[in-house]
Amino acid sequence: AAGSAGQPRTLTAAAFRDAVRAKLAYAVGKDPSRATAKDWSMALSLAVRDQVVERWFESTKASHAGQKKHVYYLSMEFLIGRLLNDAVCNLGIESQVRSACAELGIDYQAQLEQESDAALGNGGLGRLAACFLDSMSTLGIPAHGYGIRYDHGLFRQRFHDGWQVEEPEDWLVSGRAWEFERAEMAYLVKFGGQISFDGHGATYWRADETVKAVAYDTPIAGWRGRHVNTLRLWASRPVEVLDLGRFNHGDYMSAAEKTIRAETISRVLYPDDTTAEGKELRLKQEYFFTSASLQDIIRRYLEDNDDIRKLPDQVAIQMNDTHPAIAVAELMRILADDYRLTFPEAFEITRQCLSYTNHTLMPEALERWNTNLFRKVLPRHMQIIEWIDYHHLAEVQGRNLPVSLDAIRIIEWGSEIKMGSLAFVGSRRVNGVSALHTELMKQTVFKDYHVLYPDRIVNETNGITPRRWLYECNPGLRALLLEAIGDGWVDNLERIEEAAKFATDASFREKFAAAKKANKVRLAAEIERRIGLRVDPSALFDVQIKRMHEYKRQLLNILETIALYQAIRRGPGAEWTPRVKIFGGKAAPGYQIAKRIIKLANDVARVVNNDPIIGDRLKVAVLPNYNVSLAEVIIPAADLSEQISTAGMEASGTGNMKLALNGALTIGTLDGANVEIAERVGPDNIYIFGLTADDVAGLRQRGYNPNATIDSDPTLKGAIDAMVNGTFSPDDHGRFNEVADRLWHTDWFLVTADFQSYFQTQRTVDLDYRDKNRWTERSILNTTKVGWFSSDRTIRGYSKDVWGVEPIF
Ligand code: 26R
Repeated sequence: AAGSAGQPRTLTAAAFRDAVRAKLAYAVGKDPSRATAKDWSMALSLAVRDQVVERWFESTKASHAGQKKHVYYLSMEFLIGRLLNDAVCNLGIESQVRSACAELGIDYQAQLEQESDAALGNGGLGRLAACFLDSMSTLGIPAHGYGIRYDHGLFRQRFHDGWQVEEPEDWLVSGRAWEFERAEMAYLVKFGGQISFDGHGATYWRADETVKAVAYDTPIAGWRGRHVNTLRLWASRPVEVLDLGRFNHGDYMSAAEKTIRAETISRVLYPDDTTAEGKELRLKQEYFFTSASLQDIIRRYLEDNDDIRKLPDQVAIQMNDTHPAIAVAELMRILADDYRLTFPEAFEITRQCLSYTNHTLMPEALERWNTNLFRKVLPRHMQIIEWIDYHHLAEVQGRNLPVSLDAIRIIEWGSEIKMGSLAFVGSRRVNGVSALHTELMKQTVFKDYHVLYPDRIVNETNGITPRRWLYECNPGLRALLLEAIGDGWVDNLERIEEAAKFATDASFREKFAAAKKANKVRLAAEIERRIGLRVDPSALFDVQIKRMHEYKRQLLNILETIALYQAIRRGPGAEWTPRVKIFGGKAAPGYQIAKRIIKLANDVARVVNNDPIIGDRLKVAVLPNYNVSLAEVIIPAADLSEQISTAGMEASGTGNMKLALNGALTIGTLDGANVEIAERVGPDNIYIFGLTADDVAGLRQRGYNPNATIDSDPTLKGAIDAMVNGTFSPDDHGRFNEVADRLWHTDWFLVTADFQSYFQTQRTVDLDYRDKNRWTERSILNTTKVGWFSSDRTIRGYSKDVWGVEPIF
């Protein structure tokens, strides 16, 4: 029966079973006797999708009628993963779906694994956007996500002889159940060419390339399907399908040229998470999706409104990092050139609509565009940015404030556009993603801007969706929590604290430990399946899963692994706490040193895992192709969560939250959101070690010399020596010389400075893990004390501090 939004409706298992049969026949075109696993999974997804669509229409109608301010989340990346189980769980139809599957003779779990991951993101930033979509729907905030429908998402990672090899990813190859192509929803996006003025105030942009942005919509259902928002991804298409003239002359290749040029824009996700490579194409991607999204936003606005000046009453646009920062100039261009507002008017409206989230302070990851390239690709926007820079500087000069004018220029030395500055100046709010990160924004990168606009920077500490990251990925723990405290925590995660009182309850503890063990058995099977390594599920599972980056310091973890290996070899008879070190993460294809560190991890793993003296005391599992789906298997099985970045460098982290919520204890530095996690779980339930952000800044300023540190610590020296003496690379002794040289000479990320503290803390972990009851108690306290890190809480924060919207739920 169709209910109205917010009302539960009934779906019987029998009705659902018939719906799946009908989809298999009439949408997939297969007879049950000939259907493959892929066919069944498609039929199943399509039947579930029907359940979402009804509610989607209702939500769309309601938000038009309600005339509420609408949120538009612009992000170059959405790291969604799979959608089937997410939709089923959010709609609350799991039991019907499971019984229908049983009746049809298909295995639900196996169906889930048929779906390919939508890997349209690199890491933290993209996954955060995906969690936010879930939360905005759950809270009933009318919102759209806007991004790019890449043909190929993040590359697939293989190991060849321990080296990372990248292979193209092909998520669309066997069809997508979740998206709707909107061929009629298309906008033109222009590049290059000339600007002319007619002398009566009108501006003309004669572009030399135009492409079409075509919308693909995916409905995103929130908890219990109360509200459904839209993720709209743009694909680039040629304006004309084919150059028929050339084709008829037999010139087939050049007849297809424009099509290829146009479609190249949405072809691949940039796998780079440090520096902007493939520069021109990247710039075109950024402008392509930003322009299409803004055109769409204004069209939607004008469906129900007529005064363009009141746009900020109805529209809040969030820029996820600076990738869509061209929105500042594009919105001004539309308002000034198409709607004939003056630049000052257009600028006012623009900075009331837009806000910007910063996700990193690392200088090499702050986007800058060369002005020559920029002028060539976006000539009109270059003029507008020059106007903003000049106008803004003039405004500041009049105020006589203690800031250096050079520091606040958007265009530096006349040759580079600083996109962070453009985004800042064009925004109503600018936010950091953890308390520490926001503080550092104020003190470093945006110091002068903060003096000018002391109310603009706000903090919105990241969060994660408890639906995907507990309810869906950890059925054992879910069931235990449902039994103990009901289901209030699923959309009000702070209520999970109601279970904290059971931390000392023997029977609850036992069930909690059993759920963890079952997850470890499942992961152990997955490790064996993927890399042929057998691990003991009762060992301590020590997990570091994240992009490979020097500042994240996988190298620190590997050095500790080597040191531990050497210690076990020296005294195999001592009481060792069996440990499995689990690594997962991709390196940007051009990031040579990160790829070498992957090779090091694999070389160390090979030696350790095959050393008969070591046995089960230590195993190292380096898992290829870490992605959202693999995270869903690893995270529920973790005992220890490695969050060991150089303090001050990890903006927030979100894996830290996922792992703690699933009962892992954190070993970490006081960096990013670790600081806030520590405050909530308390010092007894977390392992904090190493330098603080202040220490790091001080040490770097004084000039750190790693020599003395290494020479005075035989454990550290022994580990580094083993790295260069061929212990792990008998076929190539020099393989890790460069890695070691960096440690000896500069060690910018202070691996050696933190080593001793880290190593000692790990030995405390060893001792503590032996007391199983106590460990489980602290594990329960982690799960139950981190409810604040729900992305629902984060989105409430943005709603209030940044967007000025009211959640319905
Ligand atoms: C190529 C270039 C412009 C670029 C640089 C950096 C592209 C993408 C990135 C990725 C960065 C911005 C990122 O993912 N940052 C992460 O954001 C997470 C969500 O806020 C944080 O939790 C995490 O600490 C941060 O590294």
